Amino acid sequence: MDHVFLQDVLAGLRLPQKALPPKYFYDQQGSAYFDQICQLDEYYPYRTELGLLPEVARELKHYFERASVSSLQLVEFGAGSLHKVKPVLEELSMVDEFVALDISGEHLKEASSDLAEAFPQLTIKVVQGDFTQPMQMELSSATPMGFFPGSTIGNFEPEEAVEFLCNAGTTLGEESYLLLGVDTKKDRAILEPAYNDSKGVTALFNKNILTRINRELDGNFDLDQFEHTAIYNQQLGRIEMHLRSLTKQEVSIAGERFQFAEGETIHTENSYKYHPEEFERLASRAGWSPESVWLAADGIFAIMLLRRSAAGR
Ligand code: AVI
Repeated sequence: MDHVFLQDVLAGLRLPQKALPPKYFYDQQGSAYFDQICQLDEYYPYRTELGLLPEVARELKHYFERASVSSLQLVEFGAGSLHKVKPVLEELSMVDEFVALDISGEHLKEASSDLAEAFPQLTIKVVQGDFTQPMQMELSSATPMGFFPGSTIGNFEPEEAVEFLCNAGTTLGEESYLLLGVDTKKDRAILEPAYNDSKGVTALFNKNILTRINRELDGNFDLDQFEHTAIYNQQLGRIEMHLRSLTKQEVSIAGERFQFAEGETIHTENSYKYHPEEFERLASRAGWSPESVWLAADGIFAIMLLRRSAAGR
């Protein structure tokens, strides 16, 4: 039994507002559900960012040419399936080394050998570890540029996002850049269906965390007695996902018992949305200054280029 997973789950379920850390969504099944979410009509972030990246990469190429940067080391945080880096590499010819940082190395090794076939000139390195912390990474003589797509930064609390950005700065070193995807604030009529899809895939993704607890931590959640909910909390600027108990019930995990009232929820994920200027202020607290912002049509998604600034260090 994974002791850290168990302690995190027990601590979360002992809180007055029961909660589970969203990082535990991503076992093999959870990652497969997430890939399915990315293909849903309602889930606009994935396809919007992917559609915007070729233009961003073309403009980046001109930007770095003007800045006389002839060699880049591209470092992807939480690299996973490497889908998003391809359109960047296709345009940004001055990248000569790609470093993929992720917690799980296995999936990444497979994906990186596909990448090596597509880009035979590129040096590819896979570094396994907790990319949210400062990481020891061999910096080449090239200019480092971090890459954090997918608006995953929105799954951190704002203070955690500042901490992540500080740590990314430490990992990448002085004179570095960071390219990242940020999901913007918008009408709830667009936001809520993205997390409440009509095919019910997000519901399966959310409930999978209970299946995982049952299997790995000797739990006895009855999945039919919980329902998926996702609402936009406009005041806090975030989508909140919860699992709501449909009845008064008791659940046991590794021998510890938890009581649920009818309607009580487990808070499983936040997905923060930011106005571009709001995110720039947050990044500047971590020592990054904005160089460029690209907005998708109707401003539904932003890609930002940040540069490490002297102020804040
Ligand atoms: C990974 N992350 C950016 C997704 C999001 O949109 O916050 C996770 C997700 N949760 C439900 N749908 C997608």
